[in-house]
Amino acid sequence: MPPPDILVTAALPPFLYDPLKADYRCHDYYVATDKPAFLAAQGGHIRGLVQGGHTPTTPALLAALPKLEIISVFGVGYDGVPVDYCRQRGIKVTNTPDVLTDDVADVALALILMTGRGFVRLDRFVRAGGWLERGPELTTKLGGQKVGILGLGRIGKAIAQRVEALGMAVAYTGRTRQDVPYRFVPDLTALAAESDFLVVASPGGAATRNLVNADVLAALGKKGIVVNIARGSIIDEPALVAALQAGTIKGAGLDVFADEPRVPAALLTMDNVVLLPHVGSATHETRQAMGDLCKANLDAWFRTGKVLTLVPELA
Ligand code: 8YV
Repeated sequence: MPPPDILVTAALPPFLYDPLKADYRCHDYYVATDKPAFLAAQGGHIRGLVQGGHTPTTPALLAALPKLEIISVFGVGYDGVPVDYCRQRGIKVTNTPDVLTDDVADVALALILMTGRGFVRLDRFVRAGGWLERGPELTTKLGGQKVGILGLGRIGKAIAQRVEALGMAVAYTGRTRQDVPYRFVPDLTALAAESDFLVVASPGGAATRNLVNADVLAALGKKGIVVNIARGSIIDEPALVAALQAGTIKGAGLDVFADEPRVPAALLTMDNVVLLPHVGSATHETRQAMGDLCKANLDAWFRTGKVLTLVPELA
């Protein structure tokens, strides 16, 4: 039997791509210049697809892959995948949960520390020689402040544990109340109104698009900082920029953006904003574990007809 044909729709790191190429016939769709011609030639025998967490995969692309059996996502988020369409076609969709939870939660914690205690601004202050002229600014103690988490999944819970260790108070909102020692606030605007930090940790996709809108930001108000480690699409980005420009909110710590790697120009010059280049899972250990799991799902499917981490909507 020849190895299964796999369509690769995003650039993959060598520690994933090299083992993939050893076991599968990989087709680099993402670099093809004439994509329709590429699909006409290869689409008919593709049985698997590998993509990044937020790589868009359209139903039109999938329609050109009639023999597709599985999409293995290199990432926990699969907001780029049309899951309902996949259900109808019987296409399995897998992701890489758990292995990146701690790293992503660490980034949320770091953004809380960097924005709340002004650490990035203070680093700039030292480098610019400001300390030679005056003492550093005073900031606000984190212990005792309130953290509102939008989306208390695996990553949201790991964030809650970390901020609890700082003595911060946790409340959350999401689709359902959970059996957890944190207060559930059903309404996002009400959660924002009572929070000093509003941390976005929910999945991306149509259901959460622009959930953090101008009203939510107004409720968060001058005391509040937005932290986003999830997806840029969950925050209405122009509304966020406007709220920061107008001083409606205190600041923002952002690891994700609506149109990555492009970041709204206005944010680049704001002193009360910390910007990271989507590094939630960006450690050697975690990316390796994500790569291993991404391939393990393909291997399990083609060897046993079962997958390891099917997305919950298809379970
Ligand atoms: C990665 C992510 O940057 O897991 C996710 O959903 O957004 C990140 O961990 C991405 O998936 C790499 O493709």
